[in-house]
Amino acid sequence: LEQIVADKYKEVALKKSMIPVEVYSKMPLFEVDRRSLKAALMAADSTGIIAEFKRKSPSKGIINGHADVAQVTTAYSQYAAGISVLTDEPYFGGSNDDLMLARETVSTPLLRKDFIIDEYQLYEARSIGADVILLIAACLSKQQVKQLAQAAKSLQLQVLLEVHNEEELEHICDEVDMIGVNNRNLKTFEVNINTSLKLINKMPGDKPAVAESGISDADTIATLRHAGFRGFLIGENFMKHTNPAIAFAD
Ligand code: IGP
Repeated sequence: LEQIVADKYKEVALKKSMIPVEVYSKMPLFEVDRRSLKAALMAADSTGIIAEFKRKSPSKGIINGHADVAQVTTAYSQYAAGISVLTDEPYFGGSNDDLMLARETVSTPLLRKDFIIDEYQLYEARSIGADVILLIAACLSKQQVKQLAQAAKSLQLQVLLEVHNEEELEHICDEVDMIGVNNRNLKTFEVNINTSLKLINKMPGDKPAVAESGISDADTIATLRHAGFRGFLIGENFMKHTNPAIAFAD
């Protein structure tokens, strides 16, 4: 995680040197109507599934390098409450183009999955058509979470704050819409569903809880739902199939 985040600071600094934030922030926004992932998760008949488009990852290597965004997101959109698209290139093989193509293809709420450390990336998220951004408590101070979440709200972007232990719950602020528990420890890559089950009772009841990573069967979803989770973020289990669209429909 440290390496990814260090590289992300460099990436953003380079982008800012090409187009300064004062200029970038005044560029036309992609479109006005944002979709609410929070409302989609709260809907009584929601599957709660947030299906992820992920080509590769530092923990798994290549999962599906050539998957077709339009095909996969079309399939996802039939059942999913939301779709997550990785936009980090160096470590996850994603791109802003992947998210833009997803936006052109589906009207499902879209989460921009990246390592957000600067307001610049919020303008970017907005301009490529994202509805929701991820903030990872493990790589941000409490103050950074507050500032980025406030800025996101002013751009009508919803905020999913990701935590993986009790201390990180301290980072929650009013501007956060949803709280995700990552079952994968981003430092060791170890996955354990109990991470979610242990934290749910300590989380504020007014923000939908999302269990993230390592979910691969319906029983696990049932257990998590019973414990109080409303969202289930699933990537690899769909993406590992040659045709993730078919895997998802199953
Ligand atoms: C999906 P999985 O095990 O179903 O592929 O996990 C998602 O939770 C995972 O990709 C993820 C992630 C992140 C990726 C969770 N938090 C932060 C990058 C950055």
